[in-house]
Amino acid sequence: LKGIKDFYNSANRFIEANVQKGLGDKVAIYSEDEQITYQEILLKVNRFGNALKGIGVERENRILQVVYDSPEFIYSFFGAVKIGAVPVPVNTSMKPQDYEYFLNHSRAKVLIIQEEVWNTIKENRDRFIFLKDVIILSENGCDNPDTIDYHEFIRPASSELEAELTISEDPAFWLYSSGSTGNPKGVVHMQRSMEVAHKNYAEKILQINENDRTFSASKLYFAYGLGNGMYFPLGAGASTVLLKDRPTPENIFTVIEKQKPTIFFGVPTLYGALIQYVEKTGIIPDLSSVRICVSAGEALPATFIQKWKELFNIDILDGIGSTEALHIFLSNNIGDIKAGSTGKVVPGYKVKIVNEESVPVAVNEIGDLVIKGDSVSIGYFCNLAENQSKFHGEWMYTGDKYYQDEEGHFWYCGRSDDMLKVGGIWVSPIEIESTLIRNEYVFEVAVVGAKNENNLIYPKAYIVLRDGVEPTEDLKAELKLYVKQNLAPYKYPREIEFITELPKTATGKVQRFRLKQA
Ligand code: 3SK
Repeated sequence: LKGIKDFYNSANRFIEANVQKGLGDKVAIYSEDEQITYQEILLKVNRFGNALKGIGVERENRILQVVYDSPEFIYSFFGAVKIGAVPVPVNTSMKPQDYEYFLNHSRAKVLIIQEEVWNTIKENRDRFIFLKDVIILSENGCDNPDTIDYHEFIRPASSELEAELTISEDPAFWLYSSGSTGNPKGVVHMQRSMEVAHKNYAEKILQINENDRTFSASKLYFAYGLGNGMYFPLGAGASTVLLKDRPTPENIFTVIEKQKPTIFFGVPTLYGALIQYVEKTGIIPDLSSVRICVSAGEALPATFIQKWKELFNIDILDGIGSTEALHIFLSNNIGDIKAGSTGKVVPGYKVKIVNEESVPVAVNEIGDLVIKGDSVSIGYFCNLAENQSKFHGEWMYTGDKYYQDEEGHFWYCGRSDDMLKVGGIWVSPIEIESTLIRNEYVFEVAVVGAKNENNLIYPKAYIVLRDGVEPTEDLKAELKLYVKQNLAPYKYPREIEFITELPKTATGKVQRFRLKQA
C-alpha cells in the first residue's frame, strides 16, 4: 500500500508481547494489596480501548489523564495507545486553571480523572471547549452528573481488541514540560519512543531483567516516573510497585520493606529526606531487596551517594534526562560511579557540549549540552518559537550547562540561564551549592545571581538550615568563609539569606527564577 510503512503499536510491545511470551500469569503490578497479572492488564487495556471507541474516540484524538499511580493509569494509557489515540498524563495535584490550560491546549476530547480532582474543576466545565466525555475514577462509585463512572464504562466493553495500525513515528503520547518560565509545553512522543528509552537506558544501564521489581517515588505522569514505574518493568517482563500517595520517608520505607523492589528510583531532595529521616529516628529500614538505586532531576550531591552507601550498602546511579528526550541520556554506570558527576553518555545517544556559535568546546570547558537520539520528541505541539529555538536538525538543546572531564565524565554546571558571570568570570551556582551542602549546618541550598547597586551580578545563597541550627549573622560569616576555603575565593556568596524552604516545581526542581525575583 502506498503511504504505509511497517506497523508498530507500543501497546503490543509492552503488554501483549509478555502474554505471548508465556508471562500471562506473572504478577506485573503490585499496588497496595492488589496483585495484577499480565493477562489481567491485557484484558483491561482491551476493554478500555474498546470503550473509548464506543464513545467515538478515533486515532490521534487526545485523552487527558489525571490519574494516580494505579493499575488504572496503565490500563487507560495503553488502552488509548492501542487504538491509536494519544494519552496525555498530567500531574494530579495542579490548580483548576492548570487543568483548564491542559484541556484546552491539548484539545482533549476525553478526560479520565480522579473524582476528588474533578470536584475541584467541574464548575468550570463550560470553559473546557473541546472536551466531550469525562470518565471518573472513584473509590465508591461516582454520582457526578454528566460523567461516566470508569467501572461502568469498561464493564460492557469486549476484552478482544486488535491494535490500530500505527507506525513507529506516529504520535503515541504527550507529556507536559513545565520549564522554569512560561506555559507548559506539550511534548509529543512517538510510538517508538518508549522502546528506544527502554533499550538505551533500562537494558544497557540498569540491566533490567524479568526478575526485577521497580519502585519509583516519582509519579507516572512525569517522564522520569513513566519509564521507571511503567514501560521499563513492562518492557522487561518484570514487575512494578505502585504507590498512589505522595511519597514520604515513612511510606517509601514501608513500601520497600513490604513489596521488596529490586530497583528504586528517587530524586535528590527525596534521598536527602530519607537520609535525614534515618539519621533523626535511628531506624534503619531493611532495603536488602534493592540491587540499585537511581536519581535524576537535578545533580545528586556526592555526600548523599556516600551516606546512602554507608547506611544501606547500595549505590545510587545519578543521571540526567528530560521530558523531551523521554528519559535519561547521561548516567553513571553500575560498578563505575564518579560521585558528583552525571556520568557518561548512555549508549544510543550522542552528546556535544558547544559554545554560543554551536562549536564543540574543549575538555573541561563549560558549554551548552546538546543531544540526539531516537527517543527525542518530534517537537512541542503548536509552539513554533520554542521548536525553533530548541530543535536544530537532529540535535536538541537541553538548556543545561555542562563540562566533560579528561575521563569522559560529565559535570553539571546549572541551567543555561542560571550561570553567573561574576567579575567577568563564569561562576557555576551549582558548584557553590555543592560546596555549601557539605557544611554540617546546611540542609538545602540554592544559589542565584543577585544584582548590586551597579547592576553587577554576585552570587547569593538561599539556605535552609538543619533542624535546631540558629540562623545568626556569625553563621553567615562562617559559611562565606567555608566557601572561600573550599573553592576559588571569588566564588564565595556575597550574600546569604536563611529561609525555611526552597521553592520547587512538582518534580522537585528548585525554581531559581522565583528566588531571583525574591
Ligand atoms: O529531570 C530528569 O533528569 C529526567 C530524567 C528522566 C526523565 C525525565 C526527566 C525530566
